[in-house]
Amino acid sequence: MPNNPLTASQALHLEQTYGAHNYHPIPVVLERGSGSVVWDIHGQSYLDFLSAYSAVNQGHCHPRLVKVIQEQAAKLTLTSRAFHNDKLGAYCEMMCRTFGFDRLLPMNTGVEAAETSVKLARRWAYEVKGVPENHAVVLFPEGNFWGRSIGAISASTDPESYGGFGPLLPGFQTLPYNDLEALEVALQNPHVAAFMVEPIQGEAGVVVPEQGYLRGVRELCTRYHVLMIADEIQTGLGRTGALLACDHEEVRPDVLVLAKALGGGMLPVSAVLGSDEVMLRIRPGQHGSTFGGNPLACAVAMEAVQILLDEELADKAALRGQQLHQGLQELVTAYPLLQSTRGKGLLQALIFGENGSKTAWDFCILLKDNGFLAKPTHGHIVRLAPPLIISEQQIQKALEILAKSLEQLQPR
Ligand code: IF1
Repeated sequence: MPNNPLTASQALHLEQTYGAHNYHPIPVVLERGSGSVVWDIHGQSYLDFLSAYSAVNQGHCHPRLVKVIQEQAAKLTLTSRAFHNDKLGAYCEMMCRTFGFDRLLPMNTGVEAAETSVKLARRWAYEVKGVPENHAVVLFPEGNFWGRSIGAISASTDPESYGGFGPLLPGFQTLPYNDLEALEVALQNPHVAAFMVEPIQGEAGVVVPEQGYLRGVRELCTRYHVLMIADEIQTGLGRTGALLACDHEEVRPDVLVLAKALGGGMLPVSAVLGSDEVMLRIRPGQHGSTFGGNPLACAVAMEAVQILLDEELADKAALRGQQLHQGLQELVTAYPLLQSTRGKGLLQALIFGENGSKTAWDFCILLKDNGFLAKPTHGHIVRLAPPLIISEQQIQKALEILAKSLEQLQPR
């Protein structure tokens, strides 16, 4: 490691020279974070309105999480599942009691947990529903995003995700999101094992379905004996103003997939939760992961969830989300550049006109210059998702920066 700190340009140069170019980041080099604020290498502060894509719901470097990870890291970090450890059982119990399921299968990243839920659904289809072997179909809405693996991109309808990575996996079928008729048509196929759905589609651009959609999905999956898999990797853990986004419609999925903020922004932790009927379909030696269920991840995840509960972060997200949404609506009214705003809780977005990709990027550059970090998704949509611990004053400041940046972009 260099003994003198890097300059921003040196850091960027090294990344450009020695790193793969699989991202196009906003040009800022971050060095420190606390709560809703991050600082760059020059000491400039920014309101973080991306939260690492909803993985930092508890805020950057939450003191309770720093304490837990330091203590556990000095004690025992990884045993593999070849042996038991003293944290996994307690973690599974806490999660099952908190979210109302029988069992938990621990993984690391979101895509691993989502893949695990597909494997469980296929195994359930063959052993419980009686679907002929190798004929199970899993349904996904158009616009779905559950990661970058071959499995995940095989379900994708976005050429940026799947293009040039074929051949893709069979047994996946897509249908329009927020369309219960289309779902019921697809469910006529007796080989359908499951329907995996995000309660709000994050990567697709914070697409919020009509009120009642999730309840309709629940009822159809029950009627046609199909597993409802809720991908709450981005919407879960308080983000939309409820512990789970499914809670807004009092819907309980058959399988719940969690990740991102489950690790408190400290390290990758993901989980699949379900009933005994589903979760016991995988027997010893049939699935796993080197780091899945490691004591460090379990200790951090228990504290990450406990913080959400103790600090009532779902309720705070609902309150601050109303404040943010109200302010965003006023901006849409004031600035013709903006087409609309949408979202729930602290998962919101500003939508520029369809051909507004360059504008959205330029807007995010101006935001950065004004001390605010966000990034466009799908070109013309700017996702706004601060840590759930953000204060009323910080939301007010954020709205002032958004207005100032819009004024700089195109004066009224
Ligand atoms: C990237 C997106 C967000 C997710 C949902 C599963 C996963 C994700 C609903 C997989 C991950 C991340 C991946 C990251 C950027 C980010 C993202 F724009 F790509 F889609 F948040 F919207 N289900 N989303 O959102 O979890 O394996 O990454 O832990 O790949 O660029 P993971």
